[in-house]
Amino acid sequence: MSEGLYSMEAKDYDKTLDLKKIKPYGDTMNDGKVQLSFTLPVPQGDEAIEAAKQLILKMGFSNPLVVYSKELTQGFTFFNCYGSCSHTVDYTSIHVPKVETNVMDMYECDAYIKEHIGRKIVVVGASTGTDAHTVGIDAIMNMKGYAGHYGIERYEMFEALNMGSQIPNEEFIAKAIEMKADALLVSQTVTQKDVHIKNMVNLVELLEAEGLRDKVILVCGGPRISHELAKELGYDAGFGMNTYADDVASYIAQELDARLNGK
Ligand code: B12
Repeated sequence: MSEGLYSMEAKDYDKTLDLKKIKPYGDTMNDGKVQLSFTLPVPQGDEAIEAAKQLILKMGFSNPLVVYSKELTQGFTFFNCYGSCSHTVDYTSIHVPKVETNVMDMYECDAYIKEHIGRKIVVVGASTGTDAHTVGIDAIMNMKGYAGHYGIERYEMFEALNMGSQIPNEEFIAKAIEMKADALLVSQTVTQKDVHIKNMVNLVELLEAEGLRDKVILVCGGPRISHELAKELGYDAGFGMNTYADDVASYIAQELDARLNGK
């Protein structure tokens, strides 16, 4: 098949699609069909199905249909249902702030650093504060990588230290000073009671107190981190779910190049 066909979008062949008013697609454009699943704390039966339908109507869907129901345990019934959504969203007005860099693979990135920086880039990473989750920072840094993408430790032109989890901000900064880090990678997974916000802001304050904030590229990441939030909290960049080392390494290489070489 030609690349042209793959690059086609629904708007190219369906003239009833209005990007200013998009709704869910089931099997015809604008049918609004949504699949829902939930559990109600009532026994299975006709009354339970009727309760599920009434709830779907109250959620703002029309044509409620319960296609499957099963009592999971005594007094709790699970439902699979369909409904038609009447609401629309203006897709053309959506703007999601994100890190805008040319994403390179490991080999391209190493070549870029050799040519533009001329030395290894030093990176220190950790899951900081009380956060015990390591899988996210490991995915970005570990030699073996994640989902087929090698981690930063594998790059020839990075010197990378992954400090692990539950690293106090003070210890993190001390290591950054010791290693003369160019970039700091902060991972935050737990967001209960906004603990990530407090911890991330505390790191920025400590870096400012040390006169280091402008000397490092400060990057954060985690499943509930966005670039927008990162900027708000005083970070240079933020990365969310489905980030790979390629995204982060490419950003750091190009950002450091811009800072050192005034690009
Ligand atoms: C595994 C796990 C654990 C393990 C962690 C083991 C380990 N060594 O990491 C254990 C069992 C220890 C654990 C403990 C807890 N957990 Co837990 N855990 C999970 C779980 C199941 C998976 C997380 C994971 O590994 N994801 C896979 C990685 C690859 O994805 P990721 O972290 O999103 O990382 C990617 C991106 O976010 C990004 N990224 C991440 N970090 C960074 C950093 C940088 C610099 C960059 C650029 C990018 C980046 O890149 C990564 C790759 O794409 C999640 C639920 C879930 N399914 O997500 C709950 C979850 C995260 N845990 C949760 C909780 C509440 C806890 C506990 C508080 C439970 C408790 N009451 O004790 C404790 C935490 C204790 C503490 N002090 O932190 C909640 C968090 C809720 C919240 N919003 O705060 C979750 C969502 C479960 C839930 N639904 O309740 N947990």
